Amino acid sequence: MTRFAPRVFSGVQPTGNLHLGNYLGAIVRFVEMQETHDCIYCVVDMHAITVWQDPAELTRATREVTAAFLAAGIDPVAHIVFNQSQVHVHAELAWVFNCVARMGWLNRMTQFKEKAGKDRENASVGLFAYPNLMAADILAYLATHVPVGEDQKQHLELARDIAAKFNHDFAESIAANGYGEEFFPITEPLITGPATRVMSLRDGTRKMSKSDPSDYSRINLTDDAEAIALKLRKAKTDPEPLPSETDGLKGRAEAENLVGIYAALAGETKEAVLRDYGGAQFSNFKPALADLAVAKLAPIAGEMRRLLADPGHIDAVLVDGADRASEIAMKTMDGVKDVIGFIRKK
Ligand code: AQP
Repeated sequence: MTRFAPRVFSGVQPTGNLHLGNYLGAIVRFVEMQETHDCIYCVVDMHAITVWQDPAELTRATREVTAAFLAAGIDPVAHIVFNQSQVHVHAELAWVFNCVARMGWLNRMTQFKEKAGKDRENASVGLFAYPNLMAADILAYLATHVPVGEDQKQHLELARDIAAKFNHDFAESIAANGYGEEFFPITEPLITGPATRVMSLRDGTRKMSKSDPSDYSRINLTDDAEAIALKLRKAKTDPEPLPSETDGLKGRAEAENLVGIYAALAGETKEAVLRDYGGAQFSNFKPALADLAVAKLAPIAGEMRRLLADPGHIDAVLVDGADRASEIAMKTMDGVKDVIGFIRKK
């Protein structure tokens, strides 16, 4: 009998324009999970500042991600939507995890290596310790499931290692304080569906990313129909027609990516897409994909624009969510303090 009720947590960074990868890899899943779980969705602004952010742009992007959550169908009343910096437990618990995680574990994180590049000495300490903050985000709510894109898999594994080490290191105290055998759950990553790794439209071997300097590499959630059609028309492909079976996509990264995007937007499998389009040239497939993308994304972009016209409402949603999130997180933090042996007001 576990003391952990099923609960979902996930976050998105307010670092620039949200794109189709964020939408298909994360936000669509967030919406689905509401049917079956209690969900907590966070705009992770403290993660964003691990690299320089212009203050006004950070505020704008925080509201934009919130608007995207709401426009995509996340219910902030039945579930919780908030921005991370309003709940101080994230920073507090991250400090504890800085003291649980080992340097060697963080040294293995590939995202730090990619983001710090050659200039490691000049990267912020926050960028290095980022996965510990992510573990705190998840474990502050004793979340059992985390829907994410493929790129977050390694960070999720680290969160599991941190939870397991905390449970092990403090086992006696955890039991003595009445928490049984485990204080933290060993969280399950949920990396499923046809679009767990949407690739750049310019290079099928790199993931679609907010920080790619080329805007033609991604479809932004706020792109209009013309921009979507143009970007897909210019998307890199090979000269062969589409195959009739998924085996034929092997070694054709760009073709596989576009078929995956079509499948995810249509709610179909890649096999089903190839049953319809096997043998088609890209000159036929790309316009069909553009029509589908516009049909799915235009209503979301319209609703985002409507919501963003009233920033006061968005901020109120975040404050209300933060109040409710704090209640849960502070209870966890009180338990952590008791287990560690910190004196606190009771
Ligand atoms: N290309 C992608 N395909 C599928 N899922 C993706 N995600 C990001 N890119 C893709 C998922 O979106 C969620 C939020 O991501 P994030 O903004 O918190 O961080 P990120 O992974 O660093 O996003 P970007 O766009 O790649 O930003 P930059 O360029 O700043 O690094 C996560 O669940 C992520 O897996």
